[in-house]
Amino acid sequence: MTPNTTISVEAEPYAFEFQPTTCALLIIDMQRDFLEPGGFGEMLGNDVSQLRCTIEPNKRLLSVWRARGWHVIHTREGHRPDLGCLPPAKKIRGRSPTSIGDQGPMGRILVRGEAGHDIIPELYPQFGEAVIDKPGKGAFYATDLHAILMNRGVKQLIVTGVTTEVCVNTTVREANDRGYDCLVPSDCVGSYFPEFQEMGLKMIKAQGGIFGWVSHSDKILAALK
Ligand code: C5J
Repeated sequence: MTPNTTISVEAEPYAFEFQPTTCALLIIDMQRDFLEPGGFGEMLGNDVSQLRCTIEPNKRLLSVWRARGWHVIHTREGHRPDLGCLPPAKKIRGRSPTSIGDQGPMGRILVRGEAGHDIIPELYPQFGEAVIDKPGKGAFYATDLHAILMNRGVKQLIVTGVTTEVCVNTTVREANDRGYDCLVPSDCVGSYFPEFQEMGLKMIKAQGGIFGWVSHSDKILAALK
């Protein structure tokens, strides 16, 4: 397989075709506070096992991307330690007694540099893989992701991570509006809520792929054999 080979992945609503040199694996917010028992996500009453089942399929995809030297980008949702990039509306949303910026089970909640904000060890970024720190749900808002992708000639994205209906969906929609094609492998994205997982994926591939394509990591790996 040469870098310019076109790879065709079985997907919905139809096959997703990409060239390795212009397609990045974009892994959204696989952070300890969302995925680990004892983190912020669990503190809010969520069942983290709904997200943890995405770790193994992400690991498999990531190891193939790394082995082939293709583009890998990670994101983390979080804020500056001085909270200067935390909108007051986001801070008070939910009326929780403990909110973003406060001391949580793994350090200050969603604050850059804190243990809970970091990426889980299973998918920890390697040297050369960009890590985008984003203050919003979408990975393009208030970040240099678009510039990084343009500078590297990336036009297509395989988007994985958590959560399906929040940061994954928001990022796919932002990417779509900026002219990127997005493929979402269903087993590599997760939601605390099974019904949102199902609908979050349906919304992406509906109406002829209004926001992108949906497939499964097995189908991507099969296409790469
Ligand atoms: C949330 C995210 N759910 N990464 N963040 O607040 O989806």
